[in-house]
Amino acid sequence: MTDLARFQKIIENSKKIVFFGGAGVSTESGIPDFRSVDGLYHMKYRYPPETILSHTFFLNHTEEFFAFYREKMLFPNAQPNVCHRALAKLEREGKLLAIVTQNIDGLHQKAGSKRVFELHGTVHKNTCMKCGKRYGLDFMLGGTGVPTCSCGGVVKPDVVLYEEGLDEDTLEGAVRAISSADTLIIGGTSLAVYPAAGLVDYFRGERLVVINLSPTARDKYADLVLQEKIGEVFSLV
Ligand code: CNA
Repeated sequence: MTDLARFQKIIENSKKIVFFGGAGVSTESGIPDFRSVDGLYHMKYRYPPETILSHTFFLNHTEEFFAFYREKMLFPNAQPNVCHRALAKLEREGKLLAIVTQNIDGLHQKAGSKRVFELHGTVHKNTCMKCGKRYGLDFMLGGTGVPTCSCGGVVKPDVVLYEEGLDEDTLEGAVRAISSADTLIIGGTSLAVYPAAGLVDYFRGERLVVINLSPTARDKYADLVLQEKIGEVFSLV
């Protein structure tokens, strides 16, 4: 049996799938992951993305943070790809419990998925740091410079920056989903960012699948490792 046939068999035999994903899920929608980002961005920005997207940098270089954020993190025209759509379909069929994602692009919801735990928040919500007023993505896209609320406060994206903690409820929901899954599919993530990557340790189910173009630290524990484009794998679902 080929690995792709084994993947299909696993999906067929699973009743409680959880998908744990990262930036590689959205590269086929035209959103670059950090690996490609790094080389590219070094040319224009003085710091790597992990530095610019940190809480300290946000506080100390707010204008530069927003220049980078608007140019490199917002992809309002990106559309869900085969992987996003297949996961939404599995949820509708009652086979998928939840998606736990490190992505902030909202493409799973755009594809129709309902139960999505966004560990690192979302670009679709923004909040005034002073009065708490909420703003959508359009507000961020519309302006330049530091986005400012009608009250004068800085409007910060609801995105978890490096050095910031993860939302408790989101974490709890993600842990509960992963620990009750019969199959965990890890896809499109380098599993290099903690604490998010550590959540896969809560998996107690029967089948672990890793789908990633490059090797990950979990490959050796997996029942099936597919080093292929995730969209191509999910086109079989
Ligand atoms: P990462 O560290 O950039 O790793 C992505 C992984 O995906 C790499 O190992 C690639 O080999 C793999 N990959 C890329 N394309 C494909 C593909 N088509 N099929 C299969 N595998 C592929 O990204 P992580 O998510 O692991 O890192 C965590 C950071 C990146 C999170 O905090 C994210 O918020 C952040 N990020 C998010 C987005 C987004 O929301 N779309 C984009 C860029 C970065």
